[in-house]
Formats: sequence, C-alpha cells, structure tokens
Amino acid sequence: MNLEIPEGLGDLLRDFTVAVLKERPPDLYDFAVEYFTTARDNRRPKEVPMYIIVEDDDEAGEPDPIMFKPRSSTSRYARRQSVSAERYNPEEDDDEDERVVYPKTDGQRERLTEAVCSILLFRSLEPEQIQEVLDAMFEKQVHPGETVIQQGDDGDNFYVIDTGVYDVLVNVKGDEKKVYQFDNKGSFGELALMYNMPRSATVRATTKGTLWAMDRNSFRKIVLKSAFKKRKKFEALLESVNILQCLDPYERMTLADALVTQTYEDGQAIIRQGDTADGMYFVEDGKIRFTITSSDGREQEIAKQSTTTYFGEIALINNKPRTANVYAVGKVKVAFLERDCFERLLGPCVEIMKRNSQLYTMYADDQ
Ligand code: 1OR
Repeated sequence: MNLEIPEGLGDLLRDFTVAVLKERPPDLYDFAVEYFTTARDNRRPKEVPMYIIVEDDDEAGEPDPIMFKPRSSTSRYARRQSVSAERYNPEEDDDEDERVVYPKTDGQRERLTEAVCSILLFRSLEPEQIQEVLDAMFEKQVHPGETVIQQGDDGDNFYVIDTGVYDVLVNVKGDEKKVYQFDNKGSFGELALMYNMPRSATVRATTKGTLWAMDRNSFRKIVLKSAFKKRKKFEALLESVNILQCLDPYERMTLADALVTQTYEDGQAIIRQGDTADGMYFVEDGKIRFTITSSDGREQEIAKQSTTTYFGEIALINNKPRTANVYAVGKVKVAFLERDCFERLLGPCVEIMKRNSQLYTMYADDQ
C-alpha cells in the first residue's frame, strides 16, 4: 500500500495538540470541532491588514520586513491573513508638538505612579520619559458595559487600568468572542498606535472603573520608539524558542516587553543551586554550563551546551529552589523574565516546559 502523508498534516496536528495543551478543554471533541472550523475559516483572507513592514533606520540598508505576523494559518482566534505592506518609521513620526501636561492632585499622581510601574510596555523607558508619561495621562471614568475601544476604529488613546474589569472581544463571523479579560491591572490600546492599524479588538468594561488615558500623539512621542525597538530586538529570539510556539503572536509581543537583558562574563554564575528562583532566562548570545553540587560539596558538570535556548524554568514550575548551578562559558547575554511575568505570561507553555523538563531528568540519569 502506498501511504502518502498529505502536506501540512504534521503542522495541523501539532498546532491542534498545542492548542489542546494550552486550553485544556473539558470536551476534546467539541473543542476539535470548534478548532478545525475556525482553522478552516481562517484560511480565507480577511480584510484588515496584519503584516506591517518596518523600516529600521538604525542600520543602514534594506528595510526589515514583517514585524508582526501570525504563526500559522491554523491558530485559534480570528487571525487576519491578507497582506498589507504599510511602511512605518517610528523616528519619522516625531513632530514638534508641545508637551502635554495634565495637572494632577498628589493622590492622583500616587495612584497613577503605582499603575504605571507594572506596565510592561513602559519598561523600556528612561526615568525622565516615565515622568513625561505621568504628565501626559488623564483620568477617565467608565461605567459597566461601556465600550472603551471598538474593533476596526482608528486609534485615539492608549489606556492604563487603574480599576475595573475589561473584556477583550474579537469579531469572529459576526459574533463577539471573548479572548482575554483584564482584571484591575494592565494596559491596552497600544497596537493601533504602534503599528498604525485599526483597532484589533473591542475592549469593554464589565464593571465600573477608572482608566488612565494617553492621547495618540503623546504615546507616539514618548513611548513608541523605545517600546518598538525592544519588541523588534526580541522578536527573532522569541520566535526561535520552541516552547513559545504555543503563544499567540500578541502574547509573544507582550513577553518581549517584559524581558530585561543581562550580561555575564566567562565563568560567572548565572544561577546558584539552592537559591530561590526569581525568574527564568532566554539565551540571547553565548554558551552555558550546568553543574550539580552534591551533599559532600563536590560539583559535577552535567551539561555544556551551545544550543540551549532557555533555562531556569524548572524551579519556577515546581516552586522549589534552584536544582543546578548555571555558568557562563565565555561572554553570555541573556534575556531575563521575572517570576511574576513568568506566571502571568507563560501559563500556556508550562505543560510543554514540564514535559521537556523530564528530558533533563532522563539526561541526568544517564550521566
Ligand atoms: P488596539 O489598539 O488594537 C484593542 O485596540 C486592544 O486590545 C489592542 O490594541 C490590545 O491592547 C488589546 N489579548 C489581550 N489584549 C489584546 C489581545 C489579546 N488582542 C488585542 N488586545 N489577544 C489574546 C491573546 C491570548 C489576542 C487576540 C487575537
């Protein structure tokens, strides 16, 4: 019998398996019907542009294409697949407008400072820029059921949540499908302003709440350039890490906002066995070495690797102290993801990390 495997079958099944691991549906059959129906529908081109061509004027030469693209055509949510090459250059957009300052009471400033501290998109900003952000934001009260952002509209403001619960809804074949919920923290509305595209989703308050808003011009002047650069810097790294394939492109961008680069010299310890885990690492550049210290104090190398793309996740998954030492071999550059963000952003990948971590155990058993 001539068994010919249809092209795309492997990818289709792999994506489905990842979606199952991510969603943990109560009924596999119902989920499969919904998943494959959406996957089929998503193969048809949609109207809203999703691909953005970014002109990078840091490096002379050719523009750097495709900033924001869907991982595959079989993803769960309504992915837009038509290609619209919108040229965009963040540097060019700096106009000479006056700086916007909304006066605030001490109480307001205190609340705002607290909300702003946890916003990942602001992590790339210098302290003076944070002050500009604080000045430029204004307070907005919302009532339950209020639509703050309507999918398809032009972008006006960027919002930071002070209080309230907000649903993110995406239009799928005429129905609004809830894809995310913000619960009293976080921010939204950056995509339309960063990538010059229509609003990608509707955001609706489900409770009474207070938002901090920043108008488009201030956002573009203060936040855009550095946030944009950071997303771009980590884009290739995050796309190359296998376990992150289970993330939505939107989740991967948010992950990029959260990362902080650290550098280590040859022989320096990045992780020490027994320490409390404060985060995990993605290798940007260089090689690392793993050792284990036994109870009699002897330290034994368990692996020396140039292909490791991430480490430091096991203690976080198991909520236990570090199980090994990790050293830099030569100069090493890593992107650090702190514990809180790990829990918030990598939930969908934990099952896959757990499965992969069993390979470490098998490897260690072989030594
Ligand atoms: P915007 O300017 O396009 C709508 O206006 C905002 O909704 C958008 O910026 C983002 O800030 C936000 N999860 C959470 N928030 C989202 C998502 C999202 N998509 C857009 N926004 N997704 C779920 C990921 C699991 C992506 C769904 C396609």
